[in-house]
Parts: sequence; C-alpha cells; structure tokens
Amino acid sequence: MKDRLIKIKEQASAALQNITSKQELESFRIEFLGKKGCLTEALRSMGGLSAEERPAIGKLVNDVRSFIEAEIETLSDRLDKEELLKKLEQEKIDITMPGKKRPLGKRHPLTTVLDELTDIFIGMGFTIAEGPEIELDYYNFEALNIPKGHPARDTQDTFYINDSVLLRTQTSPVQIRVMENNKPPIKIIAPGRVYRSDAVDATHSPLFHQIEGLVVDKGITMGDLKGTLDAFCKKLYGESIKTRFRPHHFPFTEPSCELDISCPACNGSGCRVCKDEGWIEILGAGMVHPKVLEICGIDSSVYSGFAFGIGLERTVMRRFGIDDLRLFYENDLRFLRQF
Ligand code: 2NL
Repeated sequence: MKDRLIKIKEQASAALQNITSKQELESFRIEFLGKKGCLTEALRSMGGLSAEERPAIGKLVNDVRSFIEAEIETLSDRLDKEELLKKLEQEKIDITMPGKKRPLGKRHPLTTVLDELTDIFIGMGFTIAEGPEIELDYYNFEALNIPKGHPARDTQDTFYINDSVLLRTQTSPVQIRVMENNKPPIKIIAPGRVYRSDAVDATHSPLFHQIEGLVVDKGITMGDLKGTLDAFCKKLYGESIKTRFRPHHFPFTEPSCELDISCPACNGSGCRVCKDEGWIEILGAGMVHPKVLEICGIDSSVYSGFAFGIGLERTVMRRFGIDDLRLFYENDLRFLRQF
C-alpha cells in the first residue's frame, strides 16, 4: 500500500512535467484526485488494513493528496500568467504608428446659401413649410392654374410616375397644401428639391433646388411684394444694391414680374458679369392669381397675396462665380473645399 502511494506521487510528478494547458491540468486533476481517481481508489482499499497500519498510511494518503493539490495550484497560477502574457503580446499596440486621419467635412455651397436665404426670411417673420417631392398632377399643375394642354406644361416637363403622379417641378404645391389647410394670415417659404425633364448641361439639371415664398392676408398689395423683396435683396447683396421690377407672365400670378438687382460687380455701369446690362435677374414673383386662391378655398374678395420663386443653384453660381452647375452634384472635394 505504501509503495503504491509513493508510485502515485512519482507518476503525478512525472505527469505534471508534460502539462502545458489548463485543460490538460483539469484532466490530470480528475485522473488523480477525482471520484474515480487513483488516490480515491487507494483510499477505498484502506478498509483491508490493520488498525496499526492505518494511521501511518492515512497520513501518507493525505500527504500525497496535499502534495498533488499544491502542485496543481502552483502550475495553475503559472499557466494563468503565461496565458496573460501571451494575450498581452498578441494585443500589443504600436503607439508609434500614425493615427487614422479623419478629414473634417465642409458644408456644401448650396447648403450655405440656402441657410443664408432662409435666415433672412425667418428674420422677416416667415416660417418654413415642407411637402412631398412626389406630387399629384393636381397640386403641381391643376391647382396652379396650369390645366392639361397649357403651354407651361411643356416648359416644365417632368418625370411621371403615372397619369396623375409626378416629381414636382416647383415647390408651389407645398404652398397650395398650406393654403388648403390653413386660414390666412399665411407667411411661409418652401425650400426644396424640384425636378424637370431636362438634359444635363452647364445650366440645366433634372434635379435642382428652389425657394418659393407666399404671403396671404387681408389687404396684401404689390407694394408689400416690392417692399419685402427689396428688403430681401438688400440684406443678401448689400444696402447699396438697387432693385428693378419688370413685367412678366406666370399662369399662377396676376400681375407677374421678374426682379433684377443692379449688378454688384460694376454697380450698374455694365461689365462681363451682367453682360453689359447693368442688371441681373434674381427671381420671379407676382400677386397670387384669384383663381388659385379660390381653388384653395380662400375668398379672393377678402384676401389677397403675393408669391415668389428663387432658383438656389443660380443664386449660388452668381455668388461664387461658378459657371457650371454640374459641379454642385459631382462631389469633387477639389471643388467643394473652395467655399
Ligand atoms: C419662377 C418664379 C414663382 C410663384 C413662383 C406661386 C405659388 C403659389 C401661387 C402663386 Cl401657391 N405663385 N409661386 C409665383 C411667381 C413666381 O417662381 O421663375 N417660376 C417659374
């Protein structure tokens, strides 16, 4: 019995030399100390020993057990440390490596100028209205006094989803919806994307941006239109700018006009920027056609209003001297970084 225990201790010592992982260590523990392990088995066979032999052998069993347990503990600690070192080695970071560059973006020139325009109108008491880009033919044309067969349908040809659904050609439908759902006073701007079935060139794009404005109340006159838009131009282009209202025609306004400002480059004396005109066209406007008010359920004998439309791309091109509209949509950083 004594020899057997000494042999177990020797076997354990030898087996421990070959253990390289926690998993192997656990198998070793089960083999020697487990319920069916060799030490437990030795303990069981103590029943056959005489009373004199028992204490000495019992002590030996305990010594061997303590020895194995201590060895397991030591080896377990060592394996933990080795594992940690290996992990630290694998996860080591080289703090001398250059960092990842995260280039800071820039606002798109269209956004910069749109914000400027909206700020000016908000300062005048306008609020911002929005609506769908996919519109009903009714809101985009019909309600704006452009029935089927009207020549304006050719100049504003768009993309049709079906006979009655299309991509809006102006943001006017937003304003029609506002008039339908709200009683005057109304004082809104409607900025957003609009679409036309145009071939792409330096001055045309099937997608562009517009800011329309609408004021409806009792007693609104052409004087309000002129005063508001004159103040807007002076805020945008400087107090020394002069404005000129020329008669024009739109189906949805009567009377209608276009607004020119004195050329900011030459102060009106004529130069390349204004093509020797001294004036530059800025926007279209007019008094809302009584038919349009009535279609929206507003009594045109009580209320009147004015409306205007500004092309955002054209405004930005003038501001920065950009001669090709395609640059806005190509996202070339060499272009975008300049503004
Ligand atoms: C342009 C200038 C304009 C309007 C837009 C408008 C909207 C409603 C009623 C009446 Cl709901 N008018 N918008 C008015 C005048 C000019 O845009 O050059 N458009 C083709």
